[in-house]
Amino acid sequence: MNESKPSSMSSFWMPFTNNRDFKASPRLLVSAEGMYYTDVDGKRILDGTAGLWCVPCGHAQPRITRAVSEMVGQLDFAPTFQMGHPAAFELAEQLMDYTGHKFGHVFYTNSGSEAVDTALKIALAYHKARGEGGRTRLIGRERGYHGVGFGGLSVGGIGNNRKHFGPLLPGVDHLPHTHNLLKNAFSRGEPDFGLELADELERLVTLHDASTIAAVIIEPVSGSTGVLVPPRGYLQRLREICDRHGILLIFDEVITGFGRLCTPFAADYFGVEPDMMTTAKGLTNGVVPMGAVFSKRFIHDAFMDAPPGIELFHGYTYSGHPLACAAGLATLDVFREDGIVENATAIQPYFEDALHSLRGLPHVIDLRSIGLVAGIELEPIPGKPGARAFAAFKQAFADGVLIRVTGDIIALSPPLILDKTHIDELFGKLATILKNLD
Ligand code: PXG
Ligand code: PLP
Repeated sequence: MNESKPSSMSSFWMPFTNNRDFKASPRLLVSAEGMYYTDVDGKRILDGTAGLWCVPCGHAQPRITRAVSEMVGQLDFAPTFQMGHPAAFELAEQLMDYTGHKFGHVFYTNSGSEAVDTALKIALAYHKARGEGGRTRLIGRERGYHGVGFGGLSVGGIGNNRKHFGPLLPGVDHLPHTHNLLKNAFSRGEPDFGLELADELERLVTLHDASTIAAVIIEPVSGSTGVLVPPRGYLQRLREICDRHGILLIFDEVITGFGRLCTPFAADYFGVEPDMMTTAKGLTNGVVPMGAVFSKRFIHDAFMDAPPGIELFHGYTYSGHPLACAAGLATLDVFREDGIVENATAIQPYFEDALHSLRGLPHVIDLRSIGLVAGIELEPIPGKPGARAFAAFKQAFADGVLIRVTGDIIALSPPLILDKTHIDELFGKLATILKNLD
């Protein structure tokens, strides 16, 4: 392992990063194990974010890293276009088991962004296969994040992510977001106010006509725009409206899948069954990139009724990559054998209480929580949006805890293997940081 600093940092154009600021004062991670990273100076950093929400089983999980090492020596790459390898099929079967067979089929991608674009394309092609090719409209939501492909950007609802990139996909509309601090601040779980915002979908159906609408895509809980938990009953109501009008409902579970809400998927938490789910991140514990679209049988079957030939003209070179499949299979084993969701469920009340104990600290205007996700919203510094939370992020890193910030919201999403000592360390350090923040 090379633990020395890189000779230069100029060539790597870093994603979603203030490159100039970072390169002036870098934060370099060189190893990781369990709940902790180690940085280039040898400092241990408690991982309060599971990397980028993607390491539910903790870092360097030995059974996962071993499975990947073994696979790389056995089958480094195998195509999945008109060919296959056993692990891709085995993982698909096990993933269907993991959903309790509510879904019948899985399409592999390499990321959440690709999973989203795949699901949107499947939705369009599904309607066309059934003779409803006029259903081309896609509905997303304000403050939704669906990755950075042109499809996901178009249904996404983050101004900064969209505004530099031209007109995006035509025929897209957006539901309003449900974030309302006046009515819902300091809630635990689903907030009480805002169910009627789901009826905005009925308004869009009236405006555009159901015969033009292919799908609604929604994050059950918005993650990257700051932990926005749906109002009680909201997702059920969206489901009802979609059913009434023959519109497919896609849950983007890239963050909420694989135990984040202390259930296998958010669909289980909310008791709402979408027609497709997009997943990534925790699917392989972040060890090898992989995404997947879970599809109900009826969607897949509509393609299989077509005349013989390729049924879906879509796929990625690395769809079902052997290393990703090995990581996915081992991750599912760890979920089962180590009771990852059970641990998350047991520790959740302690995590939630620790979060809400920050109430009353300077600048804190909201604390919200669901499963093992927490949002801490800070009062912005006038004229400098995001500056206060970013200062907290930098201070936290200096103090040995990794947090995520978006705007003036701190998001916490630790690995699901954490125990009380990690929670005490995380919130203890955060409390000190908040007390001393300008
Ligand atoms: N959908 C959702 C709901 C996501 O959260 C994506 C799609 C895209 O996945 P990929 O694998 O293409 O990045 C995501 C990704 C953050 C953060 O800071 C969140 C994500 C990625 C990076 C940072 O909250 N979510
Ligand atoms: N660009 C070119 C020229 C290609 O040949 C391919 C795949 O064959 C791609 C892009 C897409 O790459 P991927 O399948 O890894 O998404």
